[in-house]
Amino acid sequence: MSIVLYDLAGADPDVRFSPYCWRTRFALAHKGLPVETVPWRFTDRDAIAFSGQSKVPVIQHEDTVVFDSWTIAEYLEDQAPTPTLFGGPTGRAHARFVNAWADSVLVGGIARFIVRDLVDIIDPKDRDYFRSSREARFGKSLEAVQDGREDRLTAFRDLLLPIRLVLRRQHWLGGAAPSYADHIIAGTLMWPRCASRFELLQADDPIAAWLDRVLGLYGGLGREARRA
Ligand SMILES: N[C@@H](CCC(=O)N[C@@H](CS)C(=O)NCC(=O)O)C(=O)O
Repeated sequence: MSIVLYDLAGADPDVRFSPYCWRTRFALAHKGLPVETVPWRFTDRDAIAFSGQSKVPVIQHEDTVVFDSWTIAEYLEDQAPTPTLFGGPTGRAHARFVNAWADSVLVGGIARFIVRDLVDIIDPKDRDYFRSSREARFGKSLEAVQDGREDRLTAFRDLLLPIRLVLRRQHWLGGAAPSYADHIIAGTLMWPRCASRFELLQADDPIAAWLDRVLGLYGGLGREARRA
């Protein structure tokens, strides 16, 4: 199973910082599937036009093209059932909740801490598009979005309490072994880790210890990832 992944890159092609592409990277590694990653920039729309949409991750596997990290996870699970990402239909349904929570709460929360930092690490050719599209989304300048972030840290950390409560009882979000739920949350946290120097987690946070465990999985895939 030879797979090509279009993976969001910064000005430095080795800086890969998409929260969604990281979910896919971890899922592929979990399955032990080799992948060739293609660095992709926001304005490289033509390069993924074959997928019929304009966002990454996109994977190409033989004649099949799949986009959207959740759809890709389901595709991988169906194509290569073991080792499992979801642990069956009930686990898949629960992981869907984790995915929705991460997309709606976590991604939006993190963006407010690092969106201005991203301008400095993305490819210069992407900067105008990135700034104008994100400023339109937030309805203010990226500087204004990020402003006062230190004062908002405690509220953000409080938001992560459900993760802490789960990890108090088990080693992984997946239970006794890592599952796609771990990849969703850890993949999302790879975004600030790779793209910004701003520390969202306190060193003694159990989530930091868990993230460190995830970073060590798959031969240290996450730990060795280039940071901007
Ligand atoms: N729901 C999608 C979201 C994918 C997404 O938003 N990707 C971003 C990169 S992190 C993107 O390609 N954005 C392109 C753009 O903003 O033009 C998934 O889970 O894969």
